[in-house]
Amino acid sequence: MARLIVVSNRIPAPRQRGVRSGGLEVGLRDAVRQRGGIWFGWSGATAAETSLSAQISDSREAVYATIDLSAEDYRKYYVGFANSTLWPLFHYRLGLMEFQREELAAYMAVNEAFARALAPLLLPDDLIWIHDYHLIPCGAALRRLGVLNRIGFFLHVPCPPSAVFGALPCAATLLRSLSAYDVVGVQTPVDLRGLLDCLEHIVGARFVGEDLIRVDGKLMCAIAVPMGIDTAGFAAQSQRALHAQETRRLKDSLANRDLIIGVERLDYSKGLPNRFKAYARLLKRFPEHCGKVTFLQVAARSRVDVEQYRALRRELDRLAGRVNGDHAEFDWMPLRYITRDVPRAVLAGFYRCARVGLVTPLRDGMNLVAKEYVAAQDGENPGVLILSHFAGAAQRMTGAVQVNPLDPDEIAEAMHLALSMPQSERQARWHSMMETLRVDTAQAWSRNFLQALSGESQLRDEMLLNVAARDRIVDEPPAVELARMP
Ligand code: GDG
Repeated sequence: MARLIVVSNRIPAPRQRGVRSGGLEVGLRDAVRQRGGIWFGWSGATAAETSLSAQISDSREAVYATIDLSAEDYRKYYVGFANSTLWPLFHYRLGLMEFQREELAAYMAVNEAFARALAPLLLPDDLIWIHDYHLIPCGAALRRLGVLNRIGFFLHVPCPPSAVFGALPCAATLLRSLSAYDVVGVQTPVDLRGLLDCLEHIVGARFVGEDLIRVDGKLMCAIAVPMGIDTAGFAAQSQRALHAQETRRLKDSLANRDLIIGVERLDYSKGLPNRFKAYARLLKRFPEHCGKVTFLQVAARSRVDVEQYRALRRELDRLAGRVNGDHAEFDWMPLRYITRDVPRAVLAGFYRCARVGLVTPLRDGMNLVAKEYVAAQDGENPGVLILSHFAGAAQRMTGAVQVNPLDPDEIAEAMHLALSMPQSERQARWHSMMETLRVDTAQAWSRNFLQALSGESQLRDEMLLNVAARDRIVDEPPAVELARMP
């Protein structure tokens, strides 16, 4: 079996491996372990210069290869182009998008540095799987270094259509660089439509088969594969966590009140201000819940170097103070708001105690919290998931109470419905979602993507051969327009 080389901006930090492991780590770590290979990425550290070669560390889980970034590259590539330009763009937030040519140049240069440090570690039949918006041009950089391996790319965030993506000044450059990949994966059919629309209308790509696209004379395959969690593993973890000290402390502190829980990185895509406003509406419009419910929001600080994230923190601090100031009693605090990271095992127990899981992003590629919340429930007496229409997860989790996250009143009504929902309806909704979650696991996600990438999908192989034979595709490196950039 070919080795698997995973490339992602960040690799799990040694002390966090297995402790804060989300779906990405679960799906990929299992795949790397089964096939053997390397997980390559930024160490998370800054140094005087961006590394020219990787540092290798071997653990029981996998071989990790990392590079450091210079402080300037960190600022321009990571804080700048990746998180101040691409993140808002991919989340349809053009008003928040900033663009600076020197940050784009740093982004391209760091992608080149990733490729240069990775190339010497590769064997000829390795499968290379590159992840997310930080590393879109990394495949093209590898091709320029003569790498002929099969290379796949997965976009974890949403993919907007050309009318939005086209606002990016270098949209065509980035889209063209995708032609270096054999397979490009996105989370949902809606994202796939967005991607195909961008390729067709911004770079004039042509479709030569159901999911085969020709970009600049090169063929690539685009597929939608939903990211998932280790459903059975997380269900078992949450059951074990019921007896953990933290879960017992939480339950005692609730004094039989119903718990509503929200968990996410503190990010403006997650719709937190509207959620706090919605909770205030619930308490105002449905006062029967006052004193009978507690909302626990875990919002782990994230990207604190980006100003928009600091502004969001200030806004949430203010709103949280307001909700409690307006509604608290001397013996009841309606909202508990934590901006520290909570260990995964503890979260598993908290989800299980919660009568309502509140997941209301304004836009989200998939959203694994929605899946974790459902997997953590007791099937006999499950809680209710309230889920934004605009999370990728909503497309298949139809048992959730779905809401428009822009309307705090609609979220408040959904909370009221969830808190009053009879057990039989909760069970029916939970069963329908668990059926999906048992299929859409993290393991199935990596297996399905790697099947497409390794050409194990016979149908796709035949199509590729036919089209290649007909068109006599010349395998030349993609034209990346970096030279024309400042
Ligand atoms: C991106 C896309 C896509 C959160 N707070 C804590 C904590 N978490 C864990 C959750 C979950 C993970 O982080 C978050 O995953 P999401 O999918 O919800 O969101 P993003 O981080 O934005 O991920 C997203 C995903 O990539 C995968 O493709 O679904 O759309 O934006 O596992 O539990 N974990 C711990 N403490 C916390 O405080 N331990």
